[in-house]
Amino acid sequence: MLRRTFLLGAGAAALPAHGAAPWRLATGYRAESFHGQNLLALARGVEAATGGALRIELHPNGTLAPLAQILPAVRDGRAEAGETIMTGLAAELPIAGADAVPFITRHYDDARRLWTHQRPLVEPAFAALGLRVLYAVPWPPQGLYSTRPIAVPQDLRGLRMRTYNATTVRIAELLGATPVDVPMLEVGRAVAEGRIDAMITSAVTGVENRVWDGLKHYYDINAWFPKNIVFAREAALRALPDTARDALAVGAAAAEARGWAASQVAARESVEELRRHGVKVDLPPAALATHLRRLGERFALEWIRAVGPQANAIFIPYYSSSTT
Ligand code: PCA
Repeated sequence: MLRRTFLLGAGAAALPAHGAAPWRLATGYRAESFHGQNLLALARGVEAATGGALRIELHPNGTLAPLAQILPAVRDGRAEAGETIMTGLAAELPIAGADAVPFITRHYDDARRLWTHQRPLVEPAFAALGLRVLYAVPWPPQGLYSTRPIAVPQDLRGLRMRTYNATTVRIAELLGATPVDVPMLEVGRAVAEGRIDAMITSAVTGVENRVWDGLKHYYDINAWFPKNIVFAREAALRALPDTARDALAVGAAAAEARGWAASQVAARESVEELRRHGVKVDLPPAALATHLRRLGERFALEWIRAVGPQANAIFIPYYSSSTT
């Protein structure tokens, strides 16, 4: 690390902005995950492209601010940039909650179209807070984990279901489960200690938290594709030399493309990894699937009511652009 800094320093000695304080990029997730690796690649790319004029330092695991505080931390200047999960912003920015409306995105192509129509609404909402959207990348589709088989919807009643924000709390309530808030970094421990009976999250999150000793069943319900969004403070961007700002924009576009591809690879590989560790991977039984869809519709109506006309601005073009 020292050596790399030294080499970059020597090569970039003539650049005026070299030596500026590095940007702090705060995330609530792990550096080792595919999202974190993508952020590190962005940081390395931008540092190289600017000859060190813009260095980005990753603060993972909620060390700079816990997940729910990342947006305020960047807005208030405690970090120059941040990564958070969009569904976690639904209370302040309802349009960001489109990410967790269940069963409207069937695959990555749908998720990509959703982002195409959501982005033009999310950007001004961020701009109103003095923030600029850099890119967004989805987690793999959300599946249902359980300690025991779920044959009928009633089997979910009263189960302690791990949730990760207000949106997932509402989904647990609609399922008749008892929500238990567990940040992603603590999922492994919560499972090992027997504090949860079920959860809805991606296969990759199950793998990274090694949940297989407790959660033996995974139903591929393909419920939604929540996205992490990476953003910067407008004032910090304006303080950059033009070349660094351009390099960041180019790096962000590349990170978005790379991240979507990495998510798809992680989706495939992690379901296999769950299987290898003895997790029974199934499609949901018919009665459960029908029930989940009905709850999905109810959630969608609640969401539309909360969002108002902007819901049309996203879903009319989203559904009209569907070719299937
Ligand atoms: N993993 C994160 C968010 C969505 C996902 O797949 C979590 O479980 O907290």
